[in-house]
Amino acid sequence: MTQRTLVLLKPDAVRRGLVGSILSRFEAKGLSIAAMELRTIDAGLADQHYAEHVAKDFYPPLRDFVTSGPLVAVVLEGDEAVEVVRALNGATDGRKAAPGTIRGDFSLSNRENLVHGSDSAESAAREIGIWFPGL
Ligand code: RTP
Ligand code: MG
Repeated sequence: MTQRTLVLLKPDAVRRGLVGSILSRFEAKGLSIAAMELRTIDAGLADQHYAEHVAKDFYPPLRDFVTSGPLVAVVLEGDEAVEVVRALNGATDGRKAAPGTIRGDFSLSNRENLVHGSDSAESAAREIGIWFPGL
């Protein structure tokens, strides 16, 4: 079933010059870009996006990280896009993510792990509404 999912290329991806390499993987897989924008977000938008995590211990440094510089927000579209993107991203912790995944190949951190992918179709709809209202 064709789905849309919200992907973030987080500030570490922009700082490290990995935007093209990461986007290439999604495109090579066959996913298409439905929307894309470079932007720097404030704490309010971070809190909305990470609503499920705002009360957790790891959230304050995560908020500082995602607001630390420009990121690239992307809506990707394709068959089973939510699950496919999560598989390409790899496990949350870059140190444990499998080689061949984006995090497994390029990240050595549990926080600065380069990418976000919506974790369900419901999350994708909520997140796309936050980042690209009206899409
Ligand atoms: P994401 O939402 O970014 O696609 O990643 P995920 O589902 O694999 O991970 P999630 O549990 O939703 O965590 C969101 C982001 O918070 C940071 N994080 N830090 N213990 C920690 O220090 C910790 N745990 C998670 C990561 O940036 C993670 O992607
Ligand atoms: Mg998540």
